[in-house]
Amino acid sequence: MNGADLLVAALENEGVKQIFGVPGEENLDIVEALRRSSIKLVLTRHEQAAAFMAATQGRLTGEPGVCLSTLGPGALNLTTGAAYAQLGAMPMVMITGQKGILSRKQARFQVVDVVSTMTPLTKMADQIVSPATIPSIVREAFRVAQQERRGPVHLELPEDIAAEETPEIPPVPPHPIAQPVAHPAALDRAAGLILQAERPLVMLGAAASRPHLAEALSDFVNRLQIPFFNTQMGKGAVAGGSGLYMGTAALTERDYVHDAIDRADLIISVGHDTVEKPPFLMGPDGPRVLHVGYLPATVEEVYFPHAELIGDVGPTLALLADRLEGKLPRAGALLPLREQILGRIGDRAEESRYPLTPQRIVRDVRQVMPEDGIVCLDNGMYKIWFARNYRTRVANTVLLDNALATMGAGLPSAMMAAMLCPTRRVLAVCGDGGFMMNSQELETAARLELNLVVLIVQDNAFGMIRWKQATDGFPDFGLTFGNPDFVAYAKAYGVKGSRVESADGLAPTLEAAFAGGGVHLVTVPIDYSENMRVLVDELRAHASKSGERS
Ligand SMILES: Cc1ncc(C[n+]2csc(CCOP(=O)(O)OP(=O)(O)O)c2C)c(N)n1
Ligand SMILES: [Mg+2]
Repeated sequence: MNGADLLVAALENEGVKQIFGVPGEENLDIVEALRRSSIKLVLTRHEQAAAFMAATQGRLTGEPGVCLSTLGPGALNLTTGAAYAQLGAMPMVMITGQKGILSRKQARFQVVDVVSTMTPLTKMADQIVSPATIPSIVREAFRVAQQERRGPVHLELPEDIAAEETPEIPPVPPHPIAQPVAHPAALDRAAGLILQAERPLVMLGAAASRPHLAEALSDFVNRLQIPFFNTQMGKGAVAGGSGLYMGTAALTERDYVHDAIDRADLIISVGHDTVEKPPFLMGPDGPRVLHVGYLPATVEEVYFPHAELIGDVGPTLALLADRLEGKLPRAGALLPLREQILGRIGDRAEESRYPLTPQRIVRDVRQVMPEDGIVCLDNGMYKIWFARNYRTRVANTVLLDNALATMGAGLPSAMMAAMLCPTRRVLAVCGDGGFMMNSQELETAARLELNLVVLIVQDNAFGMIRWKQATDGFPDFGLTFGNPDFVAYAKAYGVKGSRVESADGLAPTLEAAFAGGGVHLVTVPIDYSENMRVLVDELRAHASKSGERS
């Protein structure tokens, strides 16, 4: 038995079923140990995709996903994924190789200080210096990754430690993580605040999307009948159909949902994580904010709650509801605004313009996706439209990244969702910019025989930045590009490809792609003139009208 065998035994002990990555020669002992283990090695075509997939596994299951790379260049390719998991609070374990540390037979070839590089991007980064420490260090890594606030950890296994003969050492048994609930005195104080509120509103933030929380959050909202909105990453946290959904804060201010936010006198902010682009701005005159979370709120210029309720969110909210159920006659004070907010957002969803409007694309995707279908977004302008307009009824059915907001994660995150949920429809939505950042993973998706549809919204530009450039008054410059023929590109990977050629063509093309099974690429041209018309002109006019009224 050697160090690599001990590492793999420790991973099996954690229940790891698969590892994503690209091995290098420094990992060969690990690869050999994996070959003889119950763990599957899933090769990706870039380490970044491996990290995005592992992080998404952690996000969707609560159990850390694991990825593997070699030293230097491979490890550096994991860094964007590390930051994605760190900002997005996704549990993940990254294992990288290194040259031997007991002798330097290749001098400094390929050696960079990976542990130092990973330190600011992770919750823990450590080099393994002897086989004897492997069982405990692996257990600690998984504990740290999984414990709130969740995130990535990094272990470096140098090749000589991996190869070192060692007696068998039993793994450390995992123990369940016991999360405390809020103190009764804090619960009483919070209940007092809510009882006093004239116009309360619940906000569901990123941590509300933890996989085990859906039921507890739905119970809380339904028991108290307080209307709610969500941040982008809190989307879908409450199972829908409650009639209490007021919208998603895809923009920071001035959107229709802010009509309700601005009128609220108390916001019960559940699981908000300030890594997200602010869903609203706190100021001296705004509503009071009660922060409910696993951890205290970080104080920011734009977020400084007046009161806190810290502890395991589900049981804490149940205790809060016990104190308040049936005692809130003003719970629904803001509900009359709901119809107008949602009505305005649905505007132009039926337009038959070609190229398609973003609203139409969102509507047609919603039509084709069953309630439990999962939409995974890359980063681009369409993300704002999906966050704003796409209605969810099941938790974690829109996976988007409003934390690192990196391009390139859409396809790998959808691949992971498809692996975890093989019977559900999974759709990746990518811009033509973001798709091309990890498009090589089409080969991985085809090799894994996933059922997955990838929708590319095509504007031949880095559309979001081009829009920002225009709204800031700069001339149109430097943000357009050419594209490959995406249908031919798909074919080259042995996957199917279709082009949407009319406004009415999107829904049937997607439907046929899902019905056909396998990996299918669909490309649709998008008309981004709506960005300026709605998100700037219309909302500005609305804000000045609201200003006049108040
Ligand atoms: C890795 C990375 N590089 C750059 C950016 C900055 N950025 C945000 S959106 C965007 C444009 C995205 O273009 P595309 O994927 O085509 O989507 P579109 O906005 O055109 O729909 C860019 C460059 C980023 N978020 N991530
Ligand atoms: Mg684009």
